[in-house]
Amino acid sequence: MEFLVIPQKLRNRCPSTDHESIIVFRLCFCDCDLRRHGSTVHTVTGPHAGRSDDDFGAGLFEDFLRFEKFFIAKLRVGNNYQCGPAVKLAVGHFFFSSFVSRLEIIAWGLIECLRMIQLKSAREIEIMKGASKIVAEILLELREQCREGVTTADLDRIAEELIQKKKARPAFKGYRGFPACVCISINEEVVHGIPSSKRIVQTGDVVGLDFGVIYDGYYGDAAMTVPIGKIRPEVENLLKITEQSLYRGIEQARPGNFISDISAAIQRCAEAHHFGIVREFCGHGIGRSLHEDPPVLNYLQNGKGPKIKAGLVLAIEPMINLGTEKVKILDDGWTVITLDGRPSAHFEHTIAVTPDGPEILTRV
Ligand SMILES: [Co+2]
Repeated sequence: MEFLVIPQKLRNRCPSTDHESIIVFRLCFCDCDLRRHGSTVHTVTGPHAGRSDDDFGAGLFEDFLRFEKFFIAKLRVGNNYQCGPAVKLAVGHFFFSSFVSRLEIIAWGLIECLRMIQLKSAREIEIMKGASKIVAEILLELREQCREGVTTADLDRIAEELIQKKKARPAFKGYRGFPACVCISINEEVVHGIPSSKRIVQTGDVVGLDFGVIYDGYYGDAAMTVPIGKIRPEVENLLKITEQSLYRGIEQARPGNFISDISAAIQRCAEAHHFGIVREFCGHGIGRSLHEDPPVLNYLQNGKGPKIKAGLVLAIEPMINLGTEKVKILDDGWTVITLDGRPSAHFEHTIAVTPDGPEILTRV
């Protein structure tokens, strides 16, 4: 088995990246067809933990194959990095023969390639509409079913049946080892809650449903937070404002604007109500991979970010807390909860930027 390990120090040298974990690419070779089946060995921590840099699907490598020459890296895990025979990387046109210093350049180039924003053609957007429609339809059905007494495992099972019926595949199940089709996060759970037959939905809860599918090679991704019966007015307001902030962000997704315009609009909306904006997770490009460039933060950081162009497809997803913006991850390794235990809300749409502005794909 071959691995390409991108070491920590490399990331510090790469101007456009801010990874904080070690990424392992496991490569397999089949007739010049290079695919990645790897996973990350460390979870990303810090301000970009939501980046999920480790889920570049086979699609990206297929794109690579459009270039005439690809690279081959034959490497072992551990400290003895060894570079395979001859290597030519499509971007940068480096030519390598072997050994450690070269590996770093390869890895660097690889990161650059993977982080390119991939604008979609009209044909690709049509396919993504199909994927997104399936997501939207299933989410609506889940919202219907999401009522007192149902377990989160029940909801997941319903989703799985519907996915099969629609001839799609779940996007989250198996993703970095996530065990279910839907992330279900209740009350103080922000995102990535794992469905369980022990978790029963109750009146007064707010239930976050985050769901995605792969259809015809492309991803669709959306989320909503559903109130169960009567909820506290302040929580009702949290839901309303979080959804509103999503739409404020979407409005900014038009050619000529910058990604930071989306971030700023979301932030303005949420902070006008003194809510806490979760920093650790963010929206993202989407296409043949679930998480593509660019990241779409829900708050302003530094710089304007990339300019928005027609063909950009984004999943925009504010995660807003009633209280503190601070969160932590439970021992299950997935569930993110607010540090103060107060409720959180999450709304997400997959949108395509057209010459005339944003088009929401995950809306039926
Ligand atoms: Co998403």
